[in-house]
Amino acid sequence: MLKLLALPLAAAAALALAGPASANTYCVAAPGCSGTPAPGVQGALDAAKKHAGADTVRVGPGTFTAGAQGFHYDDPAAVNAVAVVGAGPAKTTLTTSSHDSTTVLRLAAGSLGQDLRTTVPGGLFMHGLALLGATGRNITVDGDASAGAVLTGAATLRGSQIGGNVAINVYDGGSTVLNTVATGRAIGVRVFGTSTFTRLQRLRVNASDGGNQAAAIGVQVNCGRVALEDSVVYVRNANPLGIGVDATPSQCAQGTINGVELRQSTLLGAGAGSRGVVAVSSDPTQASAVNVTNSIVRGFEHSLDREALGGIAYMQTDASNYLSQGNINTTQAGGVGTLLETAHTTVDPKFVNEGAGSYQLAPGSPLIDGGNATGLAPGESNVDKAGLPRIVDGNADGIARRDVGAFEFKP
Ligand SMILES: [Ca+2]
Ligand SMILES: [Ca+2]
Repeated sequence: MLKLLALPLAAAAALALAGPASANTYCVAAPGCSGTPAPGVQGALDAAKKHAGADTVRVGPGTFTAGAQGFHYDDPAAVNAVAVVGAGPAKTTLTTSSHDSTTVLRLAAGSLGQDLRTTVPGGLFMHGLALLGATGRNITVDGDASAGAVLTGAATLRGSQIGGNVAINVYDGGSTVLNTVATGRAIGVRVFGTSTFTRLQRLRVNASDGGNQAAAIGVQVNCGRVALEDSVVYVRNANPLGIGVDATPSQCAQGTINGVELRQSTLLGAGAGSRGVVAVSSDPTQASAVNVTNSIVRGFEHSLDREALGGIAYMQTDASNYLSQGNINTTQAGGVGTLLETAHTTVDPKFVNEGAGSYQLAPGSPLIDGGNATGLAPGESNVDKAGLPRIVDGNADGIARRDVGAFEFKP
């Protein structure tokens, strides 16, 4: 204390200046925004980058069009992050005049985008949103993206509606996608990960026409480890055929395991050639391992497809509901692996209204409290697809136990 008091005035003043940097707000056509008016979105982002300290850019209602660079913020320093906040996805739209290799909004690590829409003009390699370790919240991506959202470096995307030829591409592993609707023409969510878990929780995933590919795929794990939980994957109207979850190694480094933990989810398909859960490996240096737990795989010609064609492919199911007769389970050409099924059921799940798209369990469903007896796994969501508690006593026997599928029955 005495030493501090004894500091010369100049040194004391320097200490005061070294305190936390201030936060600025930049206002872009945002009525009621109290801050520094900025002439445009990119101008505001550039000003926020120049100004030391975490800033906010408020973007008002309207459509804001970037050039070939897209709107971008590329300072990954946590102390100089930016939050880009619109007036809501129905009011604030970001887009670009480019039709080639442009991302409409790109944010560096630590930054945040929320409450806005990006709409993507058609073209080559066009993306709506890139989160490089950044966070996106309540964002709509529509238009004609080759990939609606691209997540790298432990990004987080939540509460959003993402569309594209591929709706969401995830690189690196470590990213999290929550409470989001991913609608891809070819692929809903595609993961090129590492050994770090990618967490996908409470998603609605749709894939439709395959984008001229051989199949439309709900969740495709090319490499890496993925936990897909409390989600609905819908490929029922896919053309020419739909695959729910595909863990076929591709474009992985040698020795990479691609593993999927599919928990408390509901996969819906239909039609000739359709496949629910797929693990195929034809390369002895690559392994595919899928665990299907407390899940419903319904309507596919082949509920499960495990093929070790010279490679390594394991599949296990536990307390899951699917028809067996179309299952593919084969080991050839020196391949390794097995299919292990535990507590498997084939009963009709009795959805509330399957034709109308209500996949909650109706009262009396045999899958109520039909899940396994284990508690939550580390990091697992404690709520179901609807955001309501997961492990609930649904049959009044005094024992709280999981249901099978994305929705937990509430008595
Ligand atoms: Ca700043
Ligand atoms: Ca239950």
